[in-house]
Amino acid sequence: MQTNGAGLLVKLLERQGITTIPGIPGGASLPLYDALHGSAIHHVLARHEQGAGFIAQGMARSTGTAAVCLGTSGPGATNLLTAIADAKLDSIPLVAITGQVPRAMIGTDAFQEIDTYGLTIPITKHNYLVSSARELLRVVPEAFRIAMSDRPGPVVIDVPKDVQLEPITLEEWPEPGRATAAMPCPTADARRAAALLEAARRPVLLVGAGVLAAGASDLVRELAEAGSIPVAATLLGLGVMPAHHPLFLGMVGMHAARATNLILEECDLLVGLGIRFDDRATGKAAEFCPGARIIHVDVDASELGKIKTPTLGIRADVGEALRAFLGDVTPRRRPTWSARVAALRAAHPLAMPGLNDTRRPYGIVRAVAALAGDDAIVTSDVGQHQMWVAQAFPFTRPRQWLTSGGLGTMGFGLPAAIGAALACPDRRVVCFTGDGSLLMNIQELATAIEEEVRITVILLDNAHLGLVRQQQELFYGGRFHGSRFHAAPDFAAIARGFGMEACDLETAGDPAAALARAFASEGPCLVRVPIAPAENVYPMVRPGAANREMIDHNLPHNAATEEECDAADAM
Ligand SMILES: Cc1ncc(C[n+]2csc(CCOP(=O)(O)OP(=O)(O)O)c2C)c(N)n1
Ligand SMILES: [Mg+2]
Repeated sequence: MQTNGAGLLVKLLERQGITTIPGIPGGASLPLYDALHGSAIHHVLARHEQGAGFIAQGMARSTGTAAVCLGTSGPGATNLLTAIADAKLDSIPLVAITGQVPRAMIGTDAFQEIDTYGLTIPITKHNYLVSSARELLRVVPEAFRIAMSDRPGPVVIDVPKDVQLEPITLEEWPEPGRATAAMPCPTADARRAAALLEAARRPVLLVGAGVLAAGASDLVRELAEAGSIPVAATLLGLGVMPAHHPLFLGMVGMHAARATNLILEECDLLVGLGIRFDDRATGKAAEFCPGARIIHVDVDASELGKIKTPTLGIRADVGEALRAFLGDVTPRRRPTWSARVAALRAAHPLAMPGLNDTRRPYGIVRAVAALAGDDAIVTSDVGQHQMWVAQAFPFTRPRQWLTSGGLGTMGFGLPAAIGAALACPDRRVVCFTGDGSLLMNIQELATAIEEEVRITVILLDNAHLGLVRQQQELFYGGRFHGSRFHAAPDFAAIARGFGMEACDLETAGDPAAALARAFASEGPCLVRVPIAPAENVYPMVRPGAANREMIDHNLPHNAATEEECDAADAM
């Protein structure tokens, strides 16, 4: 076969099973677009490369397989950086392909030249600057293998324009890149884990994104049920256990129910599965699960002992480890611990004021959950609204909840929803966003219209950067600065301006009926929900404090110390 580098790249992507690629073209990627012209791959024209990156992430997060995004050199590549970094922190298999100036011009400050390779070293799992068309035969399958194997992550392939144009004759195709086999669990480790579980009187499982990556949700449930072990989740682990399961405790950490954090405080064995002991989950790490032995299972050896020294660190695929544990543990009841857990949950449940009011945070989340149904995929942006959804949405399935956890990127929600809808056209997709976050990638409303995706955007509009306002109220003596929006955009009118259906629950005579109408809409639809600026997310652990020191609705808050203000600054 006779082709050029660009034609070869597109063929290799087709052979990887790629059917949809979001991106924006430019001079340095035009040969690639020329090759796409003759391909069955559907190109989604994003309106900002960050949008393209998050559309691809929505595809990858909802399906578990690698997705691709495209950007040109220079600003195209720099606009992709946030989405790539976000994929790195949340271990998402993303393959970002960028155009680069011709090799002969690299290093000359050519038009739209930027060192994409150098810029992406710290935010990728691996990256390439391709130096010949033939090299693509190795690089592309390898990039997909790396992106999807073990702990998934982003890979960048930077392709100079002359490499895209270089003629090449092909005799045979390489095998597409696939994830390597799941890393097994050493038998001795499994036996020791089973013995620790056997000896534990108050065990808890803590599940994170690694369980989703391993496709091991059912095994978590099996182990929990076999050993009568309660299960808590990190923000990204929501959906591993169905919200209504009697053993499920909900999210742990900064905005957990008080009971959940107290149960972890009292446990004598913590089994961390695919988690990385993030500070938003652990609070002050030294005081997290103070009396517990720890079994930590992760496929990435660098996570073991990074934050907490485990009693037993196991480098293995979480699914393999759980299967091995299940072979070694004897099913048993733990009546004393179960009773204690039940008592703590009864004494310290999550307070959800306004549950029946669609214009209050928990009320709108639950009303949307009822309309969206169990099958829906839910994305969010970053802020108070994200935490209200994490606390109150009854997630029932893995990969149902797509949120930017590690990087906490405002602007994630809308493009991620578009990506999820493109990858899962039969599923309803809901995006919870905030008035600050939506504005960060609002241009993607045009992409949603163009692609006719059925997404419902629920905008919680509190006229503030709410989570910042909340920290200023609680920890900075109410000295609000830079957290209030004085201009009040008419978001429903803006959405309509993009060609979208929209409604505003502030002016709707019957908000519940208006919401139901929005969900009956066939195309993308935006619902603006007015939220009182004073609504805060509770409970809350001060940044840097131990999880047991939660601030509740009714408790007076002490003025913050300087040290606490510094810690909060890290937000
Ligand atoms: C890109 C980016 N910039 C800044 C922040 C810091 N930050 C975290 S939450 C937040 C406020 C978000 O406001 P909004 O989207 O309106 O959500 P709300 O908290 O009001 O629900 C900010 C500014 C961030 N997470 N991401
Ligand atoms: Mg807001």
